[in-house]
Amino acid sequence: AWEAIENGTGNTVYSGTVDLTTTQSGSTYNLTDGARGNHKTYNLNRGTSGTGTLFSGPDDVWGNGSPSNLESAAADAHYGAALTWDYYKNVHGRSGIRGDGVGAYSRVHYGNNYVNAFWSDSCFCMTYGDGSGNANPLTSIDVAAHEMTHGLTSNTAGLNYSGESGGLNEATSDIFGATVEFFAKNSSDVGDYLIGEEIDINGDGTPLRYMDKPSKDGSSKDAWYSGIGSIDVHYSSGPANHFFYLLSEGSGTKTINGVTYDSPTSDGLPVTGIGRDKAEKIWFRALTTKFTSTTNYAGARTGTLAATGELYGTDSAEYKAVQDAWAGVNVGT
Ligand code: ASN
Ligand code: ZN
Ligand code: CA
Repeated sequence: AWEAIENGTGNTVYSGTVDLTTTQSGSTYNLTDGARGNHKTYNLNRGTSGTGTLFSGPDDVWGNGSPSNLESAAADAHYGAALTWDYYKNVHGRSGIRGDGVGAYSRVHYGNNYVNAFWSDSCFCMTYGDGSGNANPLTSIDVAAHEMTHGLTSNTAGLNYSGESGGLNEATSDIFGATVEFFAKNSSDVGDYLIGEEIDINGDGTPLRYMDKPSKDGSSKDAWYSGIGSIDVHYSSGPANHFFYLLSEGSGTKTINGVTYDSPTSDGLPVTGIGRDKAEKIWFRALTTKFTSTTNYAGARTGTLAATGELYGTDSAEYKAVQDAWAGVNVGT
């Protein structure tokens, strides 16, 4: 049958009504993003293996906003993947996770009451559970971008997923999870430095992680210490998430898009932020041209400073801010 790229409509769980790029094949529409490397979204229908079934149907409207309609979370996942693709293309000039223009794929409705999402290098795909009661799918933009960014990290720095490099790997996913959400700028997603604030993972409406002060989650660390490499990578990510917040927004109290942040420094000295647009360029350049599989916190400082020197010069305010932000999380002085 003939195929055409189409503009569909997604009624998502978390982002309201959004445009989706789809494919029409004969009289059937399916969730294949013909404008973004044919990224596809599949239905595992609560199973836990295989690729599942490509979402398809007689019309180009997907979901109704309720998680009980299996197309709704699919619309979120398809949208999140498209935004993440557009973010890396438009902001960083990278076409797809491998930089080769080839899309990955998403699988939604993994298992029953499964409260996680994950990237897999072996399938080059992302997988999403439906959350507790199958009522809180893990398909918000920041989570989708977090998982897809694990693919980017694997295909660039290759940061080992343990020790300090594991924390930097996790932080890279949180950092770009946040920046993609800011990039989205639709009425439902105005952007924040919180991860997973929409998926109610704690059952009380609190986010999974906080970048301004990571210890607010009860487990993540605000600052580096000798031995941080032996804790869970989702907690040793804290100092790098905190660094990124400080570098972007500066220390102290600030309200952005209605969320109030309070970011202290471990040395008690103030940090003047340089803005998210510069901070994300520094982290991306460091990730893709400086970091290696064994980069630790000291190496992340060196790598981000090298990237900043190349982008803005070593005498720049940006260079000083990177030094100050690392000092603010107890890495270097
Ligand atoms: N959602 C988790 C992550 O992306 C999954 C995991 O820990 N494997 O880090
Ligand atoms: Zn992760
Ligand atoms: Ca968020």
